[in-house]
Amino acid sequence: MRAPFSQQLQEAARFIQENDRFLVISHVNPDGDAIGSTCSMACMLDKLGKSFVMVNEDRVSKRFTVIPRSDQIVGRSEQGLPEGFQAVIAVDSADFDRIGQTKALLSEGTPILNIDHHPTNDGWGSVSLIREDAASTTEVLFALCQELQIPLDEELATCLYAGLMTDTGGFRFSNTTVAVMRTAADLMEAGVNATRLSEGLMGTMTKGQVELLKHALQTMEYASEGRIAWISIKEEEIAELVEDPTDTEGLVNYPRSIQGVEVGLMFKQVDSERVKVSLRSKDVDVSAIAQSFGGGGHVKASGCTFQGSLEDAVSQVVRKVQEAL
Ligand SMILES: [Mn+2]
Repeated sequence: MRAPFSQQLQEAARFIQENDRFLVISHVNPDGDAIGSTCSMACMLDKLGKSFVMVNEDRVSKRFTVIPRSDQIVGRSEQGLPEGFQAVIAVDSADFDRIGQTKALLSEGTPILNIDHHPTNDGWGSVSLIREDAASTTEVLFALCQELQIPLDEELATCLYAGLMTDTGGFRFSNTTVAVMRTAADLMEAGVNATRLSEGLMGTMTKGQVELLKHALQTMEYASEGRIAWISIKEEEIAELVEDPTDTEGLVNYPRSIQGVEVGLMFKQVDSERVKVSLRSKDVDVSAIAQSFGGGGHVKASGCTFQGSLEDAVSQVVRKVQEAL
């Protein structure tokens, strides 16, 4: 059981007020909400006069350059990793493993504030601020800004908006609530250039991404009279076509978007023993399916890593989805 959100907000605010020299981290293969949340947190800490450093295991994709401060996120493999930080703020990371190798930076007893919106978040860390019905982690951070009485400016609002927009699929998914639209309006009022952000984050593809999409669509397969559809790609094919491994983001929406399809899947073969599976549904609870394979996520958008061959991943995961239909 989580504490009431208002109580979690007070505890999170106290955590930030009582600490300094923060390490701000998020999950591997960061998406728009992970980057947006990391950079929002940086803006917030700056306004509170706190020092911080942002680190991610993976290099930040060029796709995110429209998010202010995203160029200041230090990659794990780069020089200049922080020393002597006092406390950690982890954003958009449902479990400890999601932060990847950055966990090597943490020592026993480092206080951690865990800010997230994934229902499968187990409340890891010393203090958590989790709202499962928030559309994005930045929506949670918007509430934290109000709690800490941090005024919005264009930079902070842009970072918050980036997470809100990308995690709602451009304000299209079912998590696009009235509250989300009100928050988006507040953020626009604070100076967000919404057109520029949606063009940069959602309306642009590299040529490599288009080639990857052409290839992925040719692998489309169906089951259960077209109620399940999936695409399968191999990591080496991805590496040939795109610079950035996170450029596969959004591909899974193609099988999901087909008329009559209830669950869309993407199988990404990492090596002969591991297959990353993305699950997107219109109604079915795919987080339960992902969890049965050791993964997690949201009811309609989840993921897991399957241990085994691509063929086994397809047959076992599709069978589980069929059982859930
Ligand atoms: Mn998120």
